[in-house]
Amino acid sequence: MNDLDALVRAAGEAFAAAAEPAALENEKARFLGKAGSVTELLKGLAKLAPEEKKAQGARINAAKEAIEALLAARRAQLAEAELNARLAAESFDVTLPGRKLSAGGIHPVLQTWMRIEEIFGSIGFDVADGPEIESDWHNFTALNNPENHPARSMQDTFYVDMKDADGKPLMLRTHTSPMQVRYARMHKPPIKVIAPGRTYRVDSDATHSPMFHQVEGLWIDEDISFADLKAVYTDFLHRFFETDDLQVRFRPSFFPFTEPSAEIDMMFATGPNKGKWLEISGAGQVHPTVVRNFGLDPERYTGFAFGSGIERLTMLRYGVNDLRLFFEGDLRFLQQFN
Ligand code: 2NL
Repeated sequence: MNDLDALVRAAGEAFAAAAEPAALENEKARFLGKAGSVTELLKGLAKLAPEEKKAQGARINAAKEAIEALLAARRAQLAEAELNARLAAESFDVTLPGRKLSAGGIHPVLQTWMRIEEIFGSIGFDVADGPEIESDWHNFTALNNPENHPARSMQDTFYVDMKDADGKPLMLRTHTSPMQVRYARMHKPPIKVIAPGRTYRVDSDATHSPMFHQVEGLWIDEDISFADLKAVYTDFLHRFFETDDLQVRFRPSFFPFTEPSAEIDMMFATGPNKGKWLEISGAGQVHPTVVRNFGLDPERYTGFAFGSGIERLTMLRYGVNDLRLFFEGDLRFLQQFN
């Protein structure tokens, strides 16, 4: 009887001393396992007389149940301690401000690019695409640039250390015209296309970036004239700047790829640029030599082309005064456009 009480107490102390579940299971085996103390006591019952066996058996079973209860209690205690330790270790402060999921936005230059595609798309212009690394023929020769034209110089053009099929060095396109040359040679008239994209020139200051964006337009058919250029480009400006309250003028100029050629100027009736003529684009009737390089007969096909700077259009639309802001990636600037 006393022995059994001592055994239960010893089990309780051993279980309490077990600091972790694995140790506790080892202690359990010492008391309740196949060779454990309680099991040994139960085996000993066989030697007793029937009367005594019954009484002693009941006492041993009571001790066994007490030990099992102690074991269950200690198991629960250790499990709870483990859970509390995990909760403490993995806790976080629910009062901290959340991390922002910031959404990206479309760069203002690309927004302009998309507006241009939408406006010209709405009057039937297709959009050309083409390589940024170009051949001398597509970038210069097809566009009637003389062999010794200054644009072809190392000072103005980025050359690539690779030669084309004619043995001439490849270059980063200096305008988006070569995309239109490629498009015109692959399609039958009417050729009605715009070519927006990146262009590259050796130039870098407050108003020039070595990479900039241009959009050119080209419309060639049997009876397309300078009058169509005036109508199409004036309508484009009205829609792009969302006002009819602006004036447009065509000032004589020169480009090797157009004849006659013009600078297109515009003047707002309101706003910070009110009353100032602003250069917005170059344009002209496509030169007969260029039409021939499209694979077309210039006696039959005529048309116009224009080339405008996308950064320039963006600056005028939003009132941005420094070109470099477009290329610095400063979110304080960029977020204003979203
Ligand atoms: C400028 C001048 C211009 C063109 C670009 C062009 C393209 C083909 C044929 C003929 Cl495929 N012309 N493009 C024509 C006139 C002017 O841009 O200084 N733009 C900012």
